[in-house]
Amino acid sequence: MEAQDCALRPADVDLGSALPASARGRHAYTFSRENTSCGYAGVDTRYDWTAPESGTFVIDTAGSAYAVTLAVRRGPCEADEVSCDVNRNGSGYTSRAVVSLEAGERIRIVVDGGALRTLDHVVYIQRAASEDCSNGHDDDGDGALDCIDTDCAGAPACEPRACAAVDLGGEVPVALDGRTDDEHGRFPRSCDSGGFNPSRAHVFTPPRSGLYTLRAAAFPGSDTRVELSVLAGCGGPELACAASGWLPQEVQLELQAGVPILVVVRASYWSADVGGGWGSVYRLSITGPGA
Ligand SMILES: [Ca+2]
Ligand SMILES: [Ca+2]
Repeated sequence: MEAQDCALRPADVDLGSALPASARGRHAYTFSRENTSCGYAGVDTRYDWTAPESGTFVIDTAGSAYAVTLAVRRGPCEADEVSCDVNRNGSGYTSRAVVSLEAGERIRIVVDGGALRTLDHVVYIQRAASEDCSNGHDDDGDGALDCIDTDCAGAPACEPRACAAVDLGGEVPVALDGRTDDEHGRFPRSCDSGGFNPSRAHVFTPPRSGLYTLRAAAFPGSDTRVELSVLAGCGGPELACAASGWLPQEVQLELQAGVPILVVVRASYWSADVGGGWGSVYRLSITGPGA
């Protein structure tokens, strides 16, 4: 019965044959209608898209507010699935599919993602291309987005200053109170204590070579916990990562005078500090030689 029923399932959104095609939306249903081979069955949205020309196409979910399961099918049924991917939450990667299609071929895209109906997901379809380091999409479909992609190593668009919300300058000590407000998952990290991890990135230029101590703590009285990452550039490599429980996170690093670093603070839990949104207020400090 299932095989007959699924053939009649309509798309929620028909993206036509636009190229590139993009959609941003929230799940309209409160129950799971679809299963995928790589993710758990949560609430879902069905998209249809028709290839306007023959070629290889990349579909990604970059810009989604949470870890989205992306399944691609050559028809409406689970058995038609040709690709399934779920991004590693917060790693800076994106769910993606790479499919070769004939002109006029129609695919069904299922976005599946938990019960989070208050958060947006994004679907983007483009022709496979070499990686553009600053367009917010995984152009070559290798799962690594922009500066995360090793193809972008050394690119000006990936220097710390290019992605930092705050310039901490080049003097120590640094003491800053801030608020995590960036989209989740934008920066790579090797440590993670779960949650949705909205972040804020700072660029710091060490005034002298030597040992520096970087410390991030939840703002006094806050009910969240924080994580701290230090990166050499917007997509890495990572110099330090600290996400251990509820205590302030502290790392010590040998830094080189005049070579900027990216200091990323994340809030690892939902906090009332920002009115029920994702994120929290934090206190960041840096001390080093001469301070
Ligand atoms: Ca890529
Ligand atoms: Ca890109």
